[in-house]
Amino acid sequence: MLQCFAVSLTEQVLYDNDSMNSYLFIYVPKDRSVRLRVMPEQSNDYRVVVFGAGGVGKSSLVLRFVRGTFRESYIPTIEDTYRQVISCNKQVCTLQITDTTGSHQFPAMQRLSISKGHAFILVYSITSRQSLEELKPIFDEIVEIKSDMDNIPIMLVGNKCDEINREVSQSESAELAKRWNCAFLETSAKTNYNVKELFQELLQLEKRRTMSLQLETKKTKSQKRKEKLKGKCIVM
Ligand SMILES: Nc1nc2c(ncn2[C@@H]2O[C@H](COP(=O)(O)OP(=O)(O)O)[C@@H](O)[C@H]2O)c(=O)[nH]1
Ligand SMILES: [Mg+2]
Repeated sequence: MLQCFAVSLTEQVLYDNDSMNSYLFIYVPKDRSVRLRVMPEQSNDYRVVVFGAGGVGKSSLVLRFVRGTFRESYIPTIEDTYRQVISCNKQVCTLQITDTTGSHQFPAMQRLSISKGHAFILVYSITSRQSLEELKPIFDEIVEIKSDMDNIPIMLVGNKCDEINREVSQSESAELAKRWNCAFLETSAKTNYNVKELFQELLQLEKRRTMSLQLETKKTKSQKRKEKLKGKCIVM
């Protein structure tokens, strides 16, 4: 399906064909308005967008999940998309995870990411009340753009729970998650606490399809026959 977005831009935006999935590569000069065209979508892609203030650990969570790595140094992100094969309605599909910049320099990019996203991870750091506050306008924007909020999986994530200088209590965030009608988890990308669980739970919140991180595709007839034979064989 070919979709059109009319977005009024006050900043310079670069869209890269490799980012969210297939936007046209567009450079927009300041104080001009532009019509962004989006290429046809792959129907079996499942797009998850990770939002949150700079430094809360968005990239660390994504890299921990996708690559199993963690780095102590902070390298600001513009926008990266990672792909992972998962199971969706017992078929193979691609989980696309978009790790966003976290700054508010690119509001048009943020709106487009929300329009294209199927599910959202909203990350704050438990060591920063400010980072939780910064999620509120993002959540409001998701509500504004998505008409079917009941069907949109959202996880509120308190990262850096390995840290001792906590500013946000678990109960406060759980209360907020209740108000937002979304799920809540505390994680640590550093110690790998609740990272896989975060993605697993997010996929389980998806009501429109049956999603799983494990590939459980339909077995072919010959696979079934082989398995049946295996059970009957006796090693002499
Ligand atoms: N203690 C601790 N530090 C973390 C954790 N996750 C990320 N960091 C650190 O926080 C900084 C920012 O992380 P990064 O993933 O780049 O944040 P982003 O701007 O949200 O993508 C880096 O120095 C990371 O090493 C965590 O779970 N615990
Ligand atoms: Mg980052």
